[in-house]
Amino acid sequence: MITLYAADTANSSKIFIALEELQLPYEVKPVDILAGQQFEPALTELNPNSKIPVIVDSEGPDGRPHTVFESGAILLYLADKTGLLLSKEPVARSEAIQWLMMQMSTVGPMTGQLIHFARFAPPGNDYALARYKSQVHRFLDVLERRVQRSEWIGGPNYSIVDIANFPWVRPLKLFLGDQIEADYPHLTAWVSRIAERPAVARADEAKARLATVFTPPEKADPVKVDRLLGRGAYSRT
Ligand SMILES: N[C@@H](CCC(=O)N[C@@H](CS)C(=O)NCC(=O)O)C(=O)O
Repeated sequence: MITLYAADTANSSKIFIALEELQLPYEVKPVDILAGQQFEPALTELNPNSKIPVIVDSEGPDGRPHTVFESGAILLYLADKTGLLLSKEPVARSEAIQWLMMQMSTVGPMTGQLIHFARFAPPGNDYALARYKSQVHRFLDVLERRVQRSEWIGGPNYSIVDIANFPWVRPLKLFLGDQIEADYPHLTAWVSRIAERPAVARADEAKARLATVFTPPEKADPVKVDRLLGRGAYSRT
């Protein structure tokens, strides 16, 4: 049995989708990040970086429970555990892992910063917003060219690489406007192909069920929000 520590976030989505695609039995432990539960010892013992998602596999590679944090590492772990969603052929595997690393190092962090400055920056932070918008368009150009040439981002088959990118690319319309569908037609078709998968619908439902137990943003303690965002008393300059 796999225990998934998660919230209603894009990085959590990756793991819901992978577990549903792989049809692995799992239970979910919601982590209310607006209430600061990621900083509690129970979670920090599993992930010293105090972030979700985290999984604990009760039957790890040596038969004992095994903990994995960082969504890219979790996806690789699940692919290796099952032998699915990642090629075992060394060249194809290396190619897929390159694109997985690009998601982890660029697609997630640049989009995360765009969302942060769009939602949380006080007025007047146009430089930061413009920078992260440009960075997001930069990787969208790269992904658009990739899916023009290859049906899937990691290579010829649907893989953990598509699962890693999808929850970040799907909502970008909200931040960049409907025009991106016309600007990135191949990527838009790729989003639709993935959104139609039954496992993705099941993952969305499982994640939506979680949302009901979390602190709504308007009720969040401002001090806990400052800690989450590293600002106010938690700012380090
Ligand atoms: N690189 C990490 C990022 C994890 C991450 O940023 N998780 C967010 C939610 S998507 C989180 O736990 N935020 C709480 C915090 O930063 O305090 C991964 O891919 O797992």
